Amino acid sequence: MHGQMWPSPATAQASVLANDWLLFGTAGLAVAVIVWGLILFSVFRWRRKGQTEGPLPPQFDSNNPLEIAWTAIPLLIVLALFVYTYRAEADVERLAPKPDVIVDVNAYQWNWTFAYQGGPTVQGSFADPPQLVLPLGETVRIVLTSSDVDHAFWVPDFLFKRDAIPGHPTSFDLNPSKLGTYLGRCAEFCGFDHALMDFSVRVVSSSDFNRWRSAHHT
Ligand SMILES: [Cu+2]
Repeated sequence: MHGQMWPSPATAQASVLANDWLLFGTAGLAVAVIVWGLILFSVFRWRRKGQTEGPLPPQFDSNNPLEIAWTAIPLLIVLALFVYTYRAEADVERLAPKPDVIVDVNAYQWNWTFAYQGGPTVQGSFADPPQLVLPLGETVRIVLTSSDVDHAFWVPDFLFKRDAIPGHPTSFDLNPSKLGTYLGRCAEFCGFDHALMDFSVRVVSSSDFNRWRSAHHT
């Protein structure tokens, strides 16, 4: 994220959410432009022009076609956004039948363990925050849990945050789509050193990943 307003998705799942965000932004902006436009039009079209008593505009107390329109149009917009978001969330939460890499992520007061199934295990410290190394374009399954209190796994560039709850492991898939190093942190206040519970994610090519994996295999 690095402070910019526009999301820069680094996984396939994040792109789905960024598109959803874009759709909401566009719909909101379109509605705003129409509403502001009509307000400004009315303000200028019917502003007082010198005379103290002008003719009254047409008076009426109901207009069925208009009322139906301003009920139906917002309803349709909200319904469309709901359906689109529902499908986007289903995409993000979908688990692949056969992930390429499985990492058991354990959050604890106050750090992270990244245990790759088949090795290696990455253990962090405050001085040396742990790094989650992921292969570009492959399906990575994260199995997330906590061994003490509630924490939350958050990588802003993945547009994704998931609670780590003791005794209730949850799984999600990541398909990294952009090489780079991304900041991650605990996003659930979990005690004294919560603010120091950072990690990083480094997305590398498949061959670099395999090299890293065999170099760190113990
Ligand atoms: Cu925490």
